[in-house]
Amino acid sequence: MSPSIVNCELTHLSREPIDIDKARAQHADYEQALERLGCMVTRLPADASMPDSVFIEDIAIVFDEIAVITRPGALSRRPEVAAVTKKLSPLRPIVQIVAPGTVDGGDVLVVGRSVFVGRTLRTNDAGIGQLRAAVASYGYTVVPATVRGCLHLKSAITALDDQTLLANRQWIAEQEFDRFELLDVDTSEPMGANIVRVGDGHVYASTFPRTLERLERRGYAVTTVDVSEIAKAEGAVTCCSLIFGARSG
Ligand code: CIR
Repeated sequence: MSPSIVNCELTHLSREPIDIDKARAQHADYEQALERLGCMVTRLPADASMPDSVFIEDIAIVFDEIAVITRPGALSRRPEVAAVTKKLSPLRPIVQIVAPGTVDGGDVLVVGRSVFVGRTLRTNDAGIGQLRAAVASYGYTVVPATVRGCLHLKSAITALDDQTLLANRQWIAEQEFDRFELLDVDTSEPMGANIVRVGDGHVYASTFPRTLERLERRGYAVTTVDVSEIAKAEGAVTCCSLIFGARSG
């Protein structure tokens, strides 16, 4: 994690002091949670010139067939692309989003062969079109999605399994997801719709106990992590990783 995370981009949050040691400890716990679910964690080096680089999800979308390297919507995040491209190049054929397209990976929710892409300040129609062209021949359908009131599509909705999505309906247009069952976050936990899916397991922030109770009542196996410092940088659990080779959103 970059020591300059304190200078991160913020869109919907006001700046609060971030305790970098605490944030790093929380990130280590997050990595351990992924390892307990069977992931082998590989980390890119931190770089002081890239405050938001811990949020690697925004820089690539990894499909089984290819990796799409994004052109992030925030100018300050564009330098993150080089190191991620280098890391992923041996692992997947690479397709790059180019100007005037912009895409943040946080706007891309993959469920089966459906790829929902939020239209936001970070992701534009040109970027969505390029993503569609990159994956269409592999049988993926790219569907633009409405997002209101939050940073990314995956701040508002993520996948629990191939049929069920965890959602804050205030921030999406629910009819766009009408072939899924939506499990609602508790209204007191609007930021609680972001969950990492690794196979049948899930990693979720411990700050949303009421929504957690709903998830557990429904039988989902959820590992919780405290990511409260990382959340001050407007990041949630999915943002901090790219998951390979397992069903994930
Ligand atoms: C940003 O504004 O780009 C970062 N401070 C937070 C990015 C969070 N990423 C995500 O939700 N996928």
